[in-house]
Amino acid sequence: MVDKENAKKLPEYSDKILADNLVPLWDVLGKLVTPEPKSPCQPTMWKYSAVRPVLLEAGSLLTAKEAERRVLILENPGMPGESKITTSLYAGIQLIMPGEIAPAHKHSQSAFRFIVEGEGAYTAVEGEKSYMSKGDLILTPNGRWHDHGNESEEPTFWLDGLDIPIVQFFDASFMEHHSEDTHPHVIDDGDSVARYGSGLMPVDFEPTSLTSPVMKYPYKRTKQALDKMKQSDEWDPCHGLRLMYVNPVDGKSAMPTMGAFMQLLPKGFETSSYRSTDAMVFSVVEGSGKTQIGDKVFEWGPNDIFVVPSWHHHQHFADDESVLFSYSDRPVQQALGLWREDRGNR
Ligand code: 1HN
Repeated sequence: MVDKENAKKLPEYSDKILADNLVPLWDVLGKLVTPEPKSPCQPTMWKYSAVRPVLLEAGSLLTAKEAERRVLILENPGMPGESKITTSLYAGIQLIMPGEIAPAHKHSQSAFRFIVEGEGAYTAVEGEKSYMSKGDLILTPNGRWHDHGNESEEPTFWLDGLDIPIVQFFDASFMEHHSEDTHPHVIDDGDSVARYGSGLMPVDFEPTSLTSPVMKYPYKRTKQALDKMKQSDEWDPCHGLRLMYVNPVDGKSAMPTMGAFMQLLPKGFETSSYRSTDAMVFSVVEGSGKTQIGDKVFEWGPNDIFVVPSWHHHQHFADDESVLFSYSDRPVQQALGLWREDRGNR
């Protein structure tokens, strides 16, 4: 305990030294180093039925080219104005109308597209087109030219996940626009999946990036894996059946800054309480159910998106067989030795 007389002088002392850019640690230590994660990120859900019509409205207000990317950011209400869904990650829903092109650019941020609705639009990365179907995961490694186009007759919607806040934290952002709308499309759709996504790798393969060389993880194959594995009835109490998208070069996360996962919960399954230090963004692919996060309950159906902040106890309840996509900053925390989980004791 500080002496009573001295304690009275301390606030004035703190004010005085502030002018010299000095701050007493004893005033802020408790806030800086918390006994447990304390996040401004709030548990939140976005119903697709609410997002879709307003995004379509934007479709009639400006073209993909005018907007550069026609996206509605899913902004966490706990961090207004910061364009973040969690403290470390960005999420948005992007719309591209038939015939449109979202022009080529490249940047330091890594991105993925998780396809929500539509069939036949594409993302091209350094000239390799990946055509989109619902549930596909398409990667855009950092520093690569990428453009999107929609050759189909339907509007196409997807979830964009980017590591924007991580790059922002390091002040390491660079971006360039291509001189043409599209980088020349010189590589066929499916090239990288065929080359690197079949359990084979060219001998002497030298990775040129920390990101997987496989540009598209088709839902057809993800679903096959889940459907086969569910037959063996081996359910993890916390996750049901949960798979991670991996880089076939090293078996680690497909992207260095974002971990992506797909999980299946059988009808009637209730997961046991779980929490981890990586906040997780979920996008419902199929099925319906609820997720309890702390004392909040979110009822979800196809294409709804919800976020579980760091170190928040949560439980999923599947009313029907459900498939949930999710992503988080887990590979970053693991690389730094920070990641922790608590599988509960029930
Ligand atoms: C971006 O490049 C895309 O390529 C989407 O579709 C969203 C948000 C911020 C910065 C770059 C895209 C983005 C973005």
